[in-house]
Amino acid sequence: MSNRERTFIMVKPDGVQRGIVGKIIKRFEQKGFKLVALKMLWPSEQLLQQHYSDLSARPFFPGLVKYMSSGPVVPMVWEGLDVVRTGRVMLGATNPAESAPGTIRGDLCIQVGRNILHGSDAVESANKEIALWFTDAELVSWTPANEGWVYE
Ligand code: D4T
Repeated sequence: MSNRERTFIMVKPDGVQRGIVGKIIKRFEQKGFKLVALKMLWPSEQLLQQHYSDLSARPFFPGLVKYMSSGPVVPMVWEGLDVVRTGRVMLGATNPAESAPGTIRGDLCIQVGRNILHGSDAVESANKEIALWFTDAELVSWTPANEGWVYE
C-alpha cells in the first residue's frame, strides 16, 4: 500500500445544488487525505455514459445519466494511504437508507438516486476515472509543510 494511492471523488449535482461541497471537502481534509485536483464543470451526457459504462444495462442508467448531467458537478482527486477503500468507508453505503450514521451519506442524504457524491470502488477504476475527468496537467504534485513530520 502506498501513501500515493489516489481516488476519484465527485460531488453530484444534488450536492452542489444543496451547497454542501465545502462540507464534503472538509471531511476528506480532516481525515488527513491530500487534495491533488479539483474543478467544477457541467458534464455532458456522453462523458457520464463513459463514466458509468459498467452500469449501461441497468434499468436506472438513463435516469442516472439524465440526473448527473442536470447541473454542475465537482470532481476531485484525493491522495493517501489506502484512500480508495477508506474513501468508500467514509462515503457510506450507496443507498443512504443503509449508510451508517457518521458516514457522509449517512449524515447528509436520503435517497439512492440523490446520494450526493461518487467515490471510486477500486484502485483500477480510480485510475480510469481520474484519467477520464482530469488531464495529467490538472493533477498537482505537492507536499504539505507538515507531511514529513506526520508520516515519515
Ligand atoms: P457511485 O458511483 O455514485 O459512487 O455509486 P456506487 O459505486 O456506490 O454504486 P453503483 O455504481 O451501484 O451506482 C451508481 C449510481 O447509480 C445510482 N443508483 C444506483 C440509482 O439511481 N439507483 C439504483 O438502484 C442504484 C443501485 C446511485 C449511484
